[in-house]
Amino acid sequence: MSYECILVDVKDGVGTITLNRPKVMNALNVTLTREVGEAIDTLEADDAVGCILLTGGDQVFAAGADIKEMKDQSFVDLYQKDFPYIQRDCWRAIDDARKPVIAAVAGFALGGGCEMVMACDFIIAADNAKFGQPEIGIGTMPGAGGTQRLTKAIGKAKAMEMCLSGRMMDAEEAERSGLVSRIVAAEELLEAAFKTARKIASNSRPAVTYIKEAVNMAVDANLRDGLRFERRAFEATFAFEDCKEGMAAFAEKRKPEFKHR
Ligand code: CO8
Repeated sequence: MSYECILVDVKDGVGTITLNRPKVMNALNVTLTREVGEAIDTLEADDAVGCILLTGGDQVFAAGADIKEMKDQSFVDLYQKDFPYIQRDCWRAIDDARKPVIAAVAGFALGGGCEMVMACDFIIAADNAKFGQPEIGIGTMPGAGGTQRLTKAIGKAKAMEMCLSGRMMDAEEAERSGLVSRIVAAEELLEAAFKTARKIASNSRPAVTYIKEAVNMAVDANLRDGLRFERRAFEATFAFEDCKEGMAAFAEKRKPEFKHR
C-alpha cells in the first residue's frame, strides 16, 4: 500500500510507521491520521508483524493537529462528526491494537502529537524530546486524550500545569514523571526502539497479548478486578504450547523455540 504522509516498513517482525510531513513539522492532518489508522490495521493483520513502532523525524515527532487545516471548522461540524475525520480512525486503531505499539519520540511531541504517543503502549524518548499540550496558546484545549492520559501518566499537578500553561516537558522530566519508559541518545533512538520492538516480536505472541491486556487493566479497572484478570490470564497461559516449550527449555538449559511468534 502506498501512503502520502507516512512511510511503512516491515522487517524482523517489526512494522515501523514513520510520520512524514517534515515541511510542517509532521502536523497531523486528515490524511496523515487516516493513514496511520490504516497502517496500524494493516500491520495488525500481518502475521509477519509481532510489534509496531511509531516514530517521526529526528527533530520533531509531530507538532500537533494541523492548525491551518483545522482553523475554519465549525463547532456544529466537529460535534456532528465527533471529530472523526481527524481522530477516530487513528486513535481507534491505536487503542484497539492487540499487538504492542511503541512510540519512539525525538524532538517535539506536541498537542495531538503528544496525545498520539500517549495512546501507544509505551514511549522511548530521545534526549532531545519535548512533550507538551500547547493548545491553550491557540485558544483551545487537548481533544484526543491530553487531559486524560497525561493526568493518568504524570498525575494531576503536572498535567494541570502543562495543559493550563502550555509548558513543555523535556525528556528528563518526562522520564522522572513516568511519561516515558526510558531516554536514549538522539542518534541511537531508532536503533534502540527497533531492538526493543524486535525483542518483543520474538516472544510468544499469545503471552505478549495477555500481558498487554493485563497491564491495561491496571490503568482502567480497580485493583481487585485487575488482580483477578491477571490470575486467570496467568493460569490460561498454561494452555499455550509456547508456555510448555518455554518452561521445558529453561529446565533443559536451552533457548526456547516459540511456535507462535
Ligand atoms: N499545524 C500546522 N502547521 C504547523 C504546525 C501545526 N500544528 N506546527 C508547525 N507548523 C508549520 C509552521 O506553520 C511552519 O510552516 P511554514 O514554514 O509554512 O511557515 C513550519 O511548520 C515550521 O514551523 P515553525 O516555523 O513554527 O518552527 P519553529 O521551530 O519555530 O517552532 C514549534 C516549532 C514550537 C513546534 C511551533 O511550530 C509550534 O508552536 N507549532 C504549533 C504547536 C501547537 O500549538 N500544537 C497544538 C496544535 S492543536 C492540537 O494538536 C489539538 C489536538 C486535538 C486532537 C488531535 C487530532 C489530531
